[in-house]
Amino acid sequence: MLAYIGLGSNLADPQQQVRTAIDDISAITETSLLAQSSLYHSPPMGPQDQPDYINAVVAVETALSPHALLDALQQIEQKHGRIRKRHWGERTLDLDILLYADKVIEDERLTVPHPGIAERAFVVYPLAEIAPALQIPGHGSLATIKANCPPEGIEPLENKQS
Ligand code: A4P
Ligand code: MG
Repeated sequence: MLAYIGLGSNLADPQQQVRTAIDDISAITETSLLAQSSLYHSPPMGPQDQPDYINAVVAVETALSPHALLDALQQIEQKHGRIRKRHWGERTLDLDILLYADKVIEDERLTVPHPGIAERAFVVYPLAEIAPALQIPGHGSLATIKANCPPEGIEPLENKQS
């Protein structure tokens, strides 16, 4: 199955968190990395008194079920010493299943497609970089979503002057 995973970090060297998380994802059993977006620098959504984020999206091919994939991602979050302080607040690593094939899932552990997928520039832009022709169940084409989604200050890292 083809799945897309969103990565976000704004604590403890976010670039390094995201890069090592991509390595960790490629090491998940029965799962291989197909594509990865650029790393994006993005201003925080939610509380503004928190550092900027680094965000990225990867595509994987996996034989794991959606819930088994979620287990594996949560293990990686734990390994990165994830501390979740508050809703929409700072975190060392957040891994979200954005899409899992064309499945629609809604249970107490999983909502797929991820509820923020169509509104968050830090998801839409990196996702469009690796899957421009994507159709999102319940939301239509990613190209249309992107056309209606202001970039909200996100920038690919390469273009960023440090
Ligand atoms: N869960 C349900 N569906 C999914 C899914 N598709 N993928 C459940 C992953 N997990 C899913 O997760 C809580 C529970 O969601 C999990 O146990 C899982 O069973 P969580 O990561 O602890 O909480 P959350 O709901 O993701 O956290 P929260 O605080 O609502 O934050 P968000 O919505 O993830 O946003 N600004 C920028 N620029 N970039 C960011 O990446 N991220 C956040 C966090 C805020 N602001 C940001 C960013
Ligand atoms: Mg999450």
